[in-house]
Amino acid sequence: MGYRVVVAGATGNVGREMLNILAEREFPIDEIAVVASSRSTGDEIEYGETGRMLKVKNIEHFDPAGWDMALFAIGSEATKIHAPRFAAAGCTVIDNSSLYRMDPDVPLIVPEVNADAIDGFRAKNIIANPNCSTAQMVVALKPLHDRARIKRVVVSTYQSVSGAGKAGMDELFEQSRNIFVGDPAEPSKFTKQIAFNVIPHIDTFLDDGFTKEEWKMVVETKKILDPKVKVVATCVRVPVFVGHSEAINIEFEEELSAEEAQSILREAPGIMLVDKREDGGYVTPVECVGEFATYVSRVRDDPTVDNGLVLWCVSDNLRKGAALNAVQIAELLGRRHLKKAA
Ligand code: 11C
Repeated sequence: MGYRVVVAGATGNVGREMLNILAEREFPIDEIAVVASSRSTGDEIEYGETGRMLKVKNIEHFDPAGWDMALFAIGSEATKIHAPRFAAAGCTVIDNSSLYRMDPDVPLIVPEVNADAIDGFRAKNIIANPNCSTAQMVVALKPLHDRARIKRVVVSTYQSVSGAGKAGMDELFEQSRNIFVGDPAEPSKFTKQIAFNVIPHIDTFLDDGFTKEEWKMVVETKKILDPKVKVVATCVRVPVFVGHSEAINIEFEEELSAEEAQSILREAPGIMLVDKREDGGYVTPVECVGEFATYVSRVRDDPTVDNGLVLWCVSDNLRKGAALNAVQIAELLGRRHLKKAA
């Protein structure tokens, strides 16, 4: 016996991946509904690669009573309207937007890191999924923190355009083509040309000069991993379609050699260590597309601080950074609280 599951925002980048991953992982489903805004109502979308077509329903008119859980990928504005409605009807919301992440009554979950925190979901019947750049980083940090206590993290990100949705991917494609044929490459979704360029700006600017994306990495890491860990981030958009990369400098309380860190990461849940210290012996974004793992490469000692390490971390931002983590939360919720499919 399985669950009755709703995917909200099923026609977007993340919603489509949610359907793919539910199907790939054979999530126990009795019934599935796909809902979206009125623009997509009536469209047909495949459930993974099963050949089974699902008709998109209008979220405005969808009655969530009797449904066990809903995976939301509809953005903060629509989430504000529909998440409380679904949750009040008894359908647990697993939300990919930033709306509830810092709400003390809403657990913010990365199953490899803080699975036990999910038990607090009943306060609002909502569970939050973190930002993509945070999710992959905390998966890499957790096993190292458990061994040597992290004091401070300095992270620079190299984030793909799919983080900005389909419009971001289209803009990179069109600008690249325009540049090849000598046409103008005007920015529209991004603030500057993204093709053959990098942009040190993701999300809105805050009063202190950081961007909201950088702020999210700080506060979400504290909530998921440990409030004592200090984080400073520089988030950069790069001309990559899918896959976020991060260069992470870590300072620990205790001594931890690069060699021991490699051994720990080799065994850690959700991590694939690829670290050969030779040409090509590391992972790049194109190789992580469609994968479940968070990849770690280039682990080395930082000789400029006491107890410091540097590493390179890459993951599919639409998967571990969004849809996969949401499905893992759904699996955890089922195992710990819903029991139906046990
Ligand atoms: C990006 N990380 O790459 C963002 C996308 O808070 O869920 C996800 C934003 C969020 O643009």
